[in-house]
Amino acid sequence: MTTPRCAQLCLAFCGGTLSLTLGAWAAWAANVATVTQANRKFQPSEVEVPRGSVVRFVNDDGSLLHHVYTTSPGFDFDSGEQEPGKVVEERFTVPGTYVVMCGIHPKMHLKVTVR
Ligand SMILES: [Cu+2]
Repeated sequence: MTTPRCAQLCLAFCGGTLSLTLGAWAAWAANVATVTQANRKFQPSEVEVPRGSVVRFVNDDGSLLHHVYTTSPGFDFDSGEQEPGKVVEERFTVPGTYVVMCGIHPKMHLKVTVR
């Protein structure tokens, strides 16, 4: 028995869509900046990235919770509570300069410049 034509079409379409999606994802994923949270600090304390980049926040701070967020008119995000060892990723899509803070440790500041 041969595969019905509609199934062949579906396979071709879905396969094409999948590879397009993966291609776009790979292009986006190319720009990733990693910031570690340790000793109640962001390390490094400043990053500069091209628009569309992902900033990865790695909680490497023993048993401490963190909670990264930023607010500005053009762009904001809020990670919610970030457990020890957890990684939070946020894509910065709008050019500008942002101060990312921790909702639990008010002295934690990270400057993110998006070109
Ligand atoms: Cu914190």
